[in-house]
Amino acid sequence: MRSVGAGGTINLAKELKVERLLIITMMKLNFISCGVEHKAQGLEPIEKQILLFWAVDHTHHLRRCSMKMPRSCDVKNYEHWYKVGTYCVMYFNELLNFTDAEFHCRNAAPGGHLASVHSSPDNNDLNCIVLKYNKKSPRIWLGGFEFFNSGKWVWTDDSNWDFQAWVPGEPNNQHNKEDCLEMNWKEKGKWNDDWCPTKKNFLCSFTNKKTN
Ligand SMILES: [Ca+2]
Ligand SMILES: [Ca+2]
Repeated sequence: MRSVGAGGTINLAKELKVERLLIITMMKLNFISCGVEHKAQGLEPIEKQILLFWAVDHTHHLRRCSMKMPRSCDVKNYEHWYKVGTYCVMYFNELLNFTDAEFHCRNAAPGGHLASVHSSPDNNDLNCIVLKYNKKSPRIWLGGFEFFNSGKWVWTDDSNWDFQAWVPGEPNNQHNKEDCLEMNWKEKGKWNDDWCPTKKNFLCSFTNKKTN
């Protein structure tokens, strides 16, 4: 610790306050685990400031995730699933290609399919579920696919294609072989078309008829 005068003490206090605020903010938002808090200690004050602003600026949707997970599904035997819009949804931590993931969902629940998305709040809820279960590897299959190179996208559960949240520049049909919909490539909560044989974790959903 360096020696400081009155002004320096104030600055140091300010620094410590910033550091503390940063750590508290990030921990509250589940952004860092307890073990890495001393990481911030080696930073210059300006770096702490930048990190703090960055944290405040970038954690809006994470805050919503950690504080507002979707409610439990209210269908018997599926209470461990989540209620998102009119669907019950579950995350599956199993690496499968798009087709196998879809059939896994069909077997997981009556009326089950890979998840479809119909609004921005629902899209956010689905992402919250993914981040809760696998923040480190959040790329997942959703149930969208391009219908026979038509440029038109459909859902495996046959619901309407009435919402989309592509990463800018997607779907780009790279190498003319990307036909299946993934979430969380490049941007959290955003969509990308990817090669269907790629193995990913996935979200399943079925229509929660009680809310219809
Ligand atoms: Ca395509
Ligand atoms: Ca793509």
